[in-house]
Amino acid sequence: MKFSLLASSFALLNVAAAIPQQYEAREEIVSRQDTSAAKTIRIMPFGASIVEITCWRAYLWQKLQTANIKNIDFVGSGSGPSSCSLNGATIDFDKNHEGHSGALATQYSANGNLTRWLADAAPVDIIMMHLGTNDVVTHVSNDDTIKAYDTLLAEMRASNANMKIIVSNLIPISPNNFGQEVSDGITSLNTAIKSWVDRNGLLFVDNNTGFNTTTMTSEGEHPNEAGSVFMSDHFFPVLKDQIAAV
Ligand SMILES: *[C@@H]1O[C@H](CO)[C@@H](O)[C@H](O)[C@H]1NC(C)=O
Ligand SMILES: *[C@@H]1O[C@H](CO)[C@@H](O)[C@H](O)[C@H]1NC(C)=O
Ligand SMILES: CC(=O)N[C@H]1CO[C@H](CO)[C@@H](O)[C@@H]1O
Repeated sequence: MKFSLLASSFALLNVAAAIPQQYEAREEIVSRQDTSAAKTIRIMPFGASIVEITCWRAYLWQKLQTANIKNIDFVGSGSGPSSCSLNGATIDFDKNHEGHSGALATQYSANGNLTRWLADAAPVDIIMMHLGTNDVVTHVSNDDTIKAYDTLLAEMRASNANMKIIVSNLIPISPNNFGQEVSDGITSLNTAIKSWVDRNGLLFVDNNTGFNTTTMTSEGEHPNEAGSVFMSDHFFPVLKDQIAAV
């Protein structure tokens, strides 16, 4: 929690500083896409700090560009991180997202945030969600988190009945930094998330198996460069197929 809160204030400062520049960058990316015949697919990354302050979206954007998939627009009220690099090279990417550091799935479901964000970004064709780590850290029960998932799913369907919904299980959290109970709580919620995804016929990304918190996070929770590469590698094949399917 301590790390999340620190990271959160840091990220907010960054976002405020980056806004004017980013709007300009986004205009440029969008106008480039408009010259292609393909429909622009609007994709919302949704979650908390693991979505907001790390670089997997940047690497994912780059992988799509490299695969010549350029009819895409990442959408959301957030914009950041201000800079992402890979092997020392700065990456140009669409920084919009709906990740909010410290947020819980159960807060979003109680407050209607997603309904407002989806309306502001409409039409959203695809949503990519990684959400619930903070629910586990603050000891929300799996049942309550899954009820929140139900509410969020209903909000997605109400916004666009054909929305492609990609749900990631949660990357692990280090027991050394957060305690064994929280670490086990992530594993336990992941089992519930997988059943929920299957029950609702949604698209699943496994970002947990093979993710090593020692080598892939900066402080036991947030993906570093290696962890962000891992997440982008896992989102990529599923997202690529869904972009083609919209
Ligand atoms: C979600 O909505 C509530 C109620 O309007 C608001 O207080 C809260 O700041 C919002 N959360 C985020 C992360 O914007
Ligand atoms: C994670 O990486 C560390 C350092 O390379 C290694 O010692 C550890 O065994 C790995 N953990 C798992 C679960 O693979
Ligand atoms: C720790 C954990 O939750 N791992 C799960 C990751 O997702 C796969 C399904 O793709 C499960 O089999 C693992 O149990």
